[in-house]
Amino acid sequence: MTPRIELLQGDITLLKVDAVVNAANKSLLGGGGVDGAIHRAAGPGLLEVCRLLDGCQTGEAKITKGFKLQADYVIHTVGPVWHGGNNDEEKLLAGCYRNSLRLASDYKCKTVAFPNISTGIYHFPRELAARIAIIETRKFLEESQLPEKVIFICFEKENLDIYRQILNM
Ligand code: AR6
Repeated sequence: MTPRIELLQGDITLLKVDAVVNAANKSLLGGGGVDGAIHRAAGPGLLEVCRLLDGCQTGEAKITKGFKLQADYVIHTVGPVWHGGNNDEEKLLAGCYRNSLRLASDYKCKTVAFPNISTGIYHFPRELAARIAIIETRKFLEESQLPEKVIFICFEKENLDIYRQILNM
């Protein structure tokens, strides 16, 4: 159990948190999956500012306002595409969590929600991805007062069960 970690199942676009993390691609110009859902819910203002960001490297993160979302900010991070595991996928996914949390802390966010980055269209193995997300988040929270709370929001029950088991929740 980690008191500053919370687990939910559902749609990240509906959450009233300080920041939601988006599983984007390197262009930061929208796409399918959670990226498409976040852009739809935030409205066209989000795409307009994303055009000014000059993309984002895999494992890195950039921040924008949340526009029509309930969340104040969107932290856009680019997860690795799973190519079998010998292309730094684990390190890059860890970077997504670490760099997103650092931005959240820099912007004084108390609550941050993460989707299961890379486990959809990018095919990262779900259990390995969950372990990396949890390890990286715990490490960060040990060293930082902010964010006060990190929410892992799973769209599918399968991912929720994986997180429940690892977190013992
Ligand atoms: N709320 C929370 N989680 C969601 C939602 C939602 N509304 N919709 C999907 N998920 P994916 P990736 C889950 O494919 O694998 C985009 O086209 C989904 O079930 O969205 O990192 C980008 O532009 C899965 O568990 O992201 C990139 O090109 C998780 O979010 C590419 O997909 C991530 O799935 C990124 O692929």
